[in-house]
Amino acid sequence: MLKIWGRDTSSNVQKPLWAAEELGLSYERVDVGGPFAGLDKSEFVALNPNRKIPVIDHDGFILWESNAVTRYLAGLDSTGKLWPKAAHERALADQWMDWCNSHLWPVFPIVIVGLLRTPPEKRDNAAIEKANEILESEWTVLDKHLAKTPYVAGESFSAGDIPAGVFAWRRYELPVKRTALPNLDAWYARLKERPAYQKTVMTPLS
Ligand SMILES: N[C@@H](CCC(=O)N[C@@H](CS)C(=O)NCC(=O)O)C(=O)O
Repeated sequence: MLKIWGRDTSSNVQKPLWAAEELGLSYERVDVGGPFAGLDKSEFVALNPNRKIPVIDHDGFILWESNAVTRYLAGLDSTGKLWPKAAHERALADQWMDWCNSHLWPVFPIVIVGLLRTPPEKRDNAAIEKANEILESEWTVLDKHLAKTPYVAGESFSAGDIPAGVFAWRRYELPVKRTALPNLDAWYARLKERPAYQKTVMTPLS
Protein backbone atom coordinates (compact mmCIF):
# COMPACT_ATOMS: atom_id res chain seq x y z
CA MET A 1 0.00 0.00 0.00
CA LEU A 2 1.38 3.39 -1.02
CA LYS A 3 0.28 6.48 0.88
CA ILE A 4 1.37 9.96 -0.24
CA TRP A 5 0.99 12.85 2.17
CA GLY A 6 0.63 16.35 0.77
CA ARG A 7 -1.81 18.75 -0.85
CA ASP A 8 -1.96 18.17 -4.59
CA THR A 9 -1.24 21.84 -5.40
CA SER A 10 2.31 21.59 -4.03
CA SER A 11 5.06 21.44 -6.65
CA ASN A 12 7.04 18.97 -4.58
CA VAL A 13 4.02 16.71 -4.04
CA GLN A 14 3.20 16.76 -7.74
CA LYS A 15 6.54 15.08 -8.49
CA PRO A 16 5.73 11.70 -6.83
CA LEU A 17 2.07 11.98 -7.89
CA TRP A 18 3.16 12.33 -11.51
CA ALA A 19 5.63 9.42 -11.17
CA ALA A 20 2.98 7.21 -9.57
CA GLU A 21 0.53 7.97 -12.38
CA GLU A 22 3.14 7.29 -15.07
CA LEU A 23 3.77 3.87 -13.51
CA GLY A 24 0.11 3.11 -12.89
CA LEU A 25 0.74 2.62 -9.17
CA SER A 26 -2.30 2.69 -6.95
CA TYR A 27 -1.97 5.06 -4.02
CA GLU A 28 -3.91 6.96 -1.42
CA ARG A 29 -3.20 10.68 -0.99
CA VAL A 30 -3.71 12.51 2.29
CA ASP A 31 -4.34 16.27 2.23
CA VAL A 32 -1.89 18.06 4.51
CA GLY A 33 -0.01 21.36 4.28
CA GLY A 34 -1.12 24.73 2.92
CA PRO A 35 -4.79 25.38 3.79
CA PHE A 36 -5.06 21.86 5.25
CA ALA A 37 -2.21 22.53 7.76
CA GLY A 38 -1.28 19.55 9.97
CA LEU A 39 2.50 19.67 9.42
CA ASP A 40 3.13 20.45 13.09
CA LYS A 41 0.98 17.61 14.41
CA SER A 42 3.03 15.03 16.28
CA GLU A 43 1.81 12.21 13.98
CA PHE A 44 3.12 14.11 10.96
CA VAL A 45 6.37 15.20 12.60
CA ALA A 46 6.99 11.54 13.41
CA LEU A 47 6.84 10.86 9.67
CA ASN A 48 8.87 13.87 8.57
CA PRO A 49 10.72 15.79 11.28
CA ASN A 50 11.31 18.56 8.70
CA ARG A 51 7.52 19.27 8.73
CA LYS A 52 7.40 19.35 4.93
CA ILE A 53 5.48 17.58 2.21
CA PRO A 54 5.66 15.18 0.47
CA VAL A 55 6.16 12.09 2.60
CA ILE A 56 5.33 8.56 1.55
CA ASP A 57 4.60 5.37 3.44
CA HIS A 58 5.12 2.35 1.22
CA ASP A 59 4.23 -0.80 3.13
CA GLY A 60 5.71 0.77 6.28
CA PHE A 61 8.76 2.32 4.57
CA ILE A 62 8.72 6.08 5.22
CA LEU A 63 10.50 8.45 2.84
CA TRP A 64 10.61 12.23 2.40
CA GLU A 65 12.39 14.67 0.04
CA SER A 66 10.44 14.85 -3.18
CA ASN A 67 13.26 13.93 -5.55
CA ALA A 68 14.29 10.94 -3.42
CA VAL A 69 10.65 9.84 -3.31
CA THR A 70 10.31 10.25 -7.08
CA ARG A 71 13.48 8.22 -7.68
CA TYR A 72 12.29 5.54 -5.26
CA LEU A 73 8.96 5.18 -7.05
CA ALA A 74 10.72 5.18 -10.42
CA GLY A 75 13.03 2.42 -9.18
CA LEU A 76 10.08 0.18 -8.26
CA ASP A 77 9.54 -0.44 -11.95
CA SER A 78 12.08 -2.92 -13.23
CA THR A 79 11.44 -2.16 -16.91
CA GLY A 80 13.24 1.19 -16.63
CA LYS A 81 10.15 3.12 -17.72
CA LEU A 82 11.10 6.10 -15.53
CA TRP A 83 14.56 5.16 -14.24
CA PRO A 84 16.86 4.45 -17.19
CA LYS A 85 18.90 1.25 -17.20
CA ALA A 86 21.96 2.89 -18.82
CA ALA A 87 24.23 4.41 -16.17
CA HIS A 88 24.92 7.61 -18.06
CA GLU A 89 21.20 8.21 -18.69
CA ARG A 90 20.43 7.59 -15.02
CA ALA A 91 23.17 10.02 -14.08
CA LEU A 92 21.73 12.69 -16.37
CA ALA A 93 18.27 12.14 -14.90
CA ASP A 94 19.81 12.59 -11.46
CA GLN A 95 21.75 15.66 -12.54
CA TRP A 96 18.67 17.49 -13.78
CA MET A 97 16.68 16.54 -10.70
CA ASP A 98 19.41 17.97 -8.48
CA TRP A 99 19.65 21.01 -10.78
CA CYS A 100 16.03 21.83 -9.99
CA ASN A 101 16.70 21.75 -6.27
CA SER A 102 19.84 23.87 -6.55
CA HIS A 103 18.83 26.33 -9.26
CA LEU A 104 15.03 26.60 -9.46
CA TRP A 105 13.63 25.70 -6.06
CA PRO A 106 15.55 28.35 -4.05
CA VAL A 107 14.11 31.14 -6.23
CA PHE A 108 10.69 29.90 -7.39
CA PRO A 109 8.86 30.58 -4.11
CA ILE A 110 9.56 34.33 -4.46
CA VAL A 111 7.56 34.34 -7.70
CA ILE A 112 4.88 31.86 -6.59
CA VAL A 113 4.20 33.46 -3.22
CA GLY A 114 4.50 36.96 -4.72
CA LEU A 115 2.10 36.43 -7.59
CA LEU A 116 -0.32 33.87 -6.20
CA ARG A 117 -0.48 34.43 -2.47
CA THR A 118 0.17 38.15 -1.98
CA PRO A 119 -2.43 40.83 -2.69
CA PRO A 120 -1.29 43.22 -5.48
CA GLU A 121 -0.92 46.18 -3.12
CA LYS A 122 1.48 44.23 -0.90
CA ARG A 123 3.61 42.72 -3.67
CA ASP A 124 7.33 43.44 -3.91
CA ASN A 125 7.28 43.70 -7.71
CA ALA A 126 11.00 44.45 -7.95
CA ALA A 127 11.87 41.28 -6.00
CA ILE A 128 9.48 39.21 -8.14
CA GLU A 129 10.95 40.63 -11.35
CA LYS A 130 14.51 40.02 -10.17
CA ALA A 131 13.65 36.42 -9.14
CA ASN A 132 12.02 35.83 -12.51
CA GLU A 133 15.10 37.15 -14.33
CA ILE A 134 17.24 34.69 -12.38
CA LEU A 135 14.86 31.84 -13.22
CA GLU A 136 14.83 32.76 -16.90
CA SER A 137 18.61 32.61 -17.01
CA GLU A 138 18.45 29.18 -15.29
CA TRP A 139 15.89 27.92 -17.83
CA THR A 140 18.30 28.98 -20.59
CA VAL A 141 20.73 26.33 -19.31
CA LEU A 142 18.10 23.60 -19.70
CA ASP A 143 17.06 24.99 -23.08
CA LYS A 144 20.63 24.56 -24.37
CA HIS A 145 20.73 20.98 -23.10
CA LEU A 146 17.40 20.19 -24.76
CA ALA A 147 18.84 21.25 -28.11
CA LYS A 148 20.73 17.93 -28.03
CA THR A 149 18.06 15.46 -26.84
CA PRO A 150 14.25 15.52 -26.58
CA TYR A 151 14.27 14.69 -22.85
CA VAL A 152 16.75 15.57 -20.13
CA ALA A 153 18.31 12.07 -19.94
CA GLY A 154 18.22 11.33 -23.64
CA GLU A 155 15.75 9.98 -26.17
CA SER A 156 13.10 8.91 -23.65
CA PHE A 157 11.07 10.54 -20.94
CA SER A 158 12.35 9.64 -17.45
CA ALA A 159 12.07 10.64 -13.81
CA GLY A 160 14.72 13.23 -14.65
CA ASP A 161 12.09 15.27 -16.50
CA ILE A 162 9.68 15.30 -13.58
CA PRO A 163 10.97 18.06 -11.27
CA ALA A 164 11.75 20.46 -14.13
CA GLY A 165 8.41 19.58 -15.75
CA VAL A 166 6.55 20.50 -12.58
CA PHE A 167 8.25 23.90 -12.50
CA ALA A 168 7.82 24.38 -16.25
CA TRP A 169 4.02 24.36 -15.78
CA ARG A 170 4.47 27.26 -13.38
CA ARG A 171 6.83 29.10 -15.73
CA TYR A 172 4.35 28.98 -18.58
CA GLU A 173 1.21 29.58 -16.52
CA LEU A 174 2.32 32.51 -14.36
CA PRO A 175 2.04 36.04 -15.75
CA VAL A 176 5.81 36.54 -16.02
CA LYS A 177 8.21 37.81 -18.67
CA ARG A 178 9.48 34.80 -20.62
CA THR A 179 12.64 34.57 -22.73
CA ALA A 180 12.26 32.86 -26.11
CA LEU A 181 13.50 29.31 -25.46
CA PRO A 182 12.45 27.09 -28.38
CA ASN A 183 13.93 23.82 -27.12
CA LEU A 184 12.27 24.24 -23.75
CA ASP A 185 8.99 25.07 -25.52
CA ALA A 186 9.20 21.87 -27.57
CA TRP A 187 10.00 19.73 -24.50
CA TYR A 188 7.15 21.34 -22.56
CA ALA A 189 4.76 20.63 -25.47
CA ARG A 190 5.84 16.96 -25.31
CA LEU A 191 5.19 16.83 -21.56
CA LYS A 192 1.74 18.34 -22.02
CA GLU A 193 0.76 15.39 -24.19
CA ARG A 194 1.27 12.97 -21.27
CA PRO A 195 -1.96 12.01 -19.49
CA ALA A 196 -0.14 11.69 -16.16
CA TYR A 197 1.20 15.26 -16.49
CA GLN A 198 -2.26 16.54 -17.41
CA LYS A 199 -3.78 14.82 -14.40
CA THR A 200 -1.26 15.72 -11.70
CA VAL A 201 0.50 18.92 -12.78
CA MET A 202 -1.68 20.81 -15.25
CA THR A 203 -4.04 21.99 -12.53
CA PRO A 204 -4.87 25.51 -11.33
CA LEU A 205 -1.97 27.16 -9.49
CA SER A 206 -2.45 28.34 -5.94
N1 LIG B 1 13.27 19.78 -0.33
C1 LIG B 1 11.94 19.40 0.06
C2 LIG B 1 11.07 20.64 0.13
C3 LIG B 1 9.70 20.31 0.68
C4 LIG B 1 8.85 21.56 0.79
O1 LIG B 1 9.36 22.66 1.07
N2 LIG B 1 7.54 21.37 0.62
C5 LIG B 1 6.62 22.48 0.73
C6 LIG B 1 5.51 22.35 -0.31
S1 LIG B 1 6.11 22.58 -1.96
C7 LIG B 1 5.96 22.48 2.10
O2 LIG B 1 5.96 21.48 2.80
N3 LIG B 1 5.38 23.62 2.42
C8 LIG B 1 4.53 23.76 3.57
C9 LIG B 1 3.08 23.69 3.21
O3 LIG B 1 2.73 23.35 2.07
O4 LIG B 1 2.27 23.96 4.10
C10 LIG B 1 11.38 18.39 -0.96
O5 LIG B 1 11.78 18.46 -2.12
O6 LIG B 1 10.55 17.54 -0.59
